[in-house]
Amino acid sequence: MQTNPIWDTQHECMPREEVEQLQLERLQATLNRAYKNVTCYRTKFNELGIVPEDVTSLDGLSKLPFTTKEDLRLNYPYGMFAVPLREVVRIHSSSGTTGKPTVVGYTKNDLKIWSNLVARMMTAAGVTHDDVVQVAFGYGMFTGAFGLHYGSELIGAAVIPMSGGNTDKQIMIMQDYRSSALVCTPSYAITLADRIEKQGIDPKTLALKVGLFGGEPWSEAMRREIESRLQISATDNYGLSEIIGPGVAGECLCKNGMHIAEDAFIAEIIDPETCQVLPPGSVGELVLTTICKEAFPMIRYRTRDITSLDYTTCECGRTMARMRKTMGRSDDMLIIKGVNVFPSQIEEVLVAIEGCEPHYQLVVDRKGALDILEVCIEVRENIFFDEMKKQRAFLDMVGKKIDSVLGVGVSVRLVEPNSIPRHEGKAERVIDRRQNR
Ligand code: DLL
Repeated sequence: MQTNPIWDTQHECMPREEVEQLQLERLQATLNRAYKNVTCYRTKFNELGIVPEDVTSLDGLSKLPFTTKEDLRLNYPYGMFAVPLREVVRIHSSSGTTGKPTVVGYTKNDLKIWSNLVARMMTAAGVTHDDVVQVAFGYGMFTGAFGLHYGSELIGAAVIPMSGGNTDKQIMIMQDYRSSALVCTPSYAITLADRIEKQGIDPKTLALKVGLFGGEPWSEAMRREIESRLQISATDNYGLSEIIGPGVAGECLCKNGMHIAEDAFIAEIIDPETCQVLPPGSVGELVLTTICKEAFPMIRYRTRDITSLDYTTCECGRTMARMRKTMGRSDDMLIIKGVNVFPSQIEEVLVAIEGCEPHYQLVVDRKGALDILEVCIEVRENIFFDEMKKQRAFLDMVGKKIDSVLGVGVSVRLVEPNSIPRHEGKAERVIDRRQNR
């Protein structure tokens, strides 16, 4: 019996020249459709005196204007759709909490492609039709749950559409239904691990073997922690609703970068300041263009996510470029006393320190003209010592470690176990109070 049904070697292992040829053909078709059907694209192209036929090579993509979240807001709700609403069969939106959400649509064919991309990514992460997949992402407008749900079904796995939250019930279902694959945000995986421990359950008695985590940034240290506490193999997957949702990129079992589905998306890395395309291997902002989507084509969408791309063939045989774990976002990169700080850098330090929980929050404030960064960390029950002297030494050690990585002084505060709010979805890592000053 076939155990890996969605291992699309024809596309996933395609020689690079063929990938690029396929991308160019699909790009040209997308540009024509977008220019013809979406006023926003037509206006922007016309302003620059460009027509789709001008793009005769992949390099030509750099002549085209970017699309930003602001464009989507201005065209709320359906202005960026390239098909009439009667051809749209599903609507989702971004997880943004402020202002109007960005609305995205899918045709029947878009959903088919989406399920296929997610199934491919899940197969690469080790999921097979023998698995029982517990989806603990919130079902709703967020693309995470539905994306992984339909991907699992396509593989032939049994899906448990648990949705987010209700942690005790999640654990009961996990035990009783023998869930073998867990799908959620990495921060929720830690919450589950905490509760499993608290209930005195030995993770080895669970049937869990793999975890597919995404939707928010997480560090290598956090991966190690999840893997050892839940006794699973944890892989990272990346996506964004504007592009398709999950399924844009995902790790294979080599866990050495997330393979981008380059037969469906073109990835570029730009300097977020100058907007110039950077050479392969550079660190910068990821820009994505969809080349298969009908309802909601995105041309040069600025993701704001900072990463780099590796075009070498992976040990697994896949030729699809790999993106590194994101190092933060170009827009939530904190600038503290002039130094660029990514929350992920602090997380790496914290998770490596014995006694620190990966539950933390960064509070940025301003005293006079001076930025202050306070790192609030939860400590394990047994470390939350009452002895002032020991506590001061611990704080001092953590502060010094962070300082040596960031090159900027921070103040560290220990907070009681479980005092930082838990989220069923994405964790809220940064509170920036400077805007209100
Ligand atoms: O988070 C789609 C998704 C769901 C991906 C489930 C993977 C799994 P949005 O809500 O539109 O879509 O948020 C997209 O989340 O621009 C990144 O900043 C961040 N993000 C998503 N996945 C990762 C990841 C979904 N694996 C925004 N690592 C993106 C780091 C991630 N950041």
